[in-house]
Amino acid sequence: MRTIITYGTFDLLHVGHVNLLKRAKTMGDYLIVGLSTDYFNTLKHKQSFFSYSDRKIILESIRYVDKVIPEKTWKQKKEDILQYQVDTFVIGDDWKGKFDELCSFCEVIYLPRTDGISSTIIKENLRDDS
Ligand code: C2G
Repeated sequence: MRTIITYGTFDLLHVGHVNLLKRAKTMGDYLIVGLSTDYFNTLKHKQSFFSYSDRKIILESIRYVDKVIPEKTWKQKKEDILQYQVDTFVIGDDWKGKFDELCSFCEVIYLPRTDGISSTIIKENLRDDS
């Protein structure tokens, strides 16, 4: 069984997130998502609209996602990869190069982001319309 892992905030779930999750799942059999906690979001200078628990419920309803774990620190990735015997780490290419050294025994793949959509764009458009 090939295990894939990815990480993110996945706030205001949109087609860019779903495209990434769908493509990540095609690379293996089991997809784990490390979901940024509300506290970790502050370390990423992000404020998500939905709480961690709501974002977790939403992600767990996605057919491509098999398990959601909390992402609490930058450092946990190596431990997660060992603990879950991950074969492939996948993330959007806005992170290109950042995780090349993540692990010598797993594949690191950067996928092209979906253009024209982001949680920030959604929030800005809603603000402009209000
Ligand atoms: N994404 C995408 N296309 C978009 C928007 C997002 O492919 N239009 C991808 C991102 O590249 C990322 C995933 O969807 O792989 C989740 O996006 P975010 O929630 O913005 O994740 P981010 O804040 O980049 O967190 O430790 C890693 C971080 O937690 C990643």
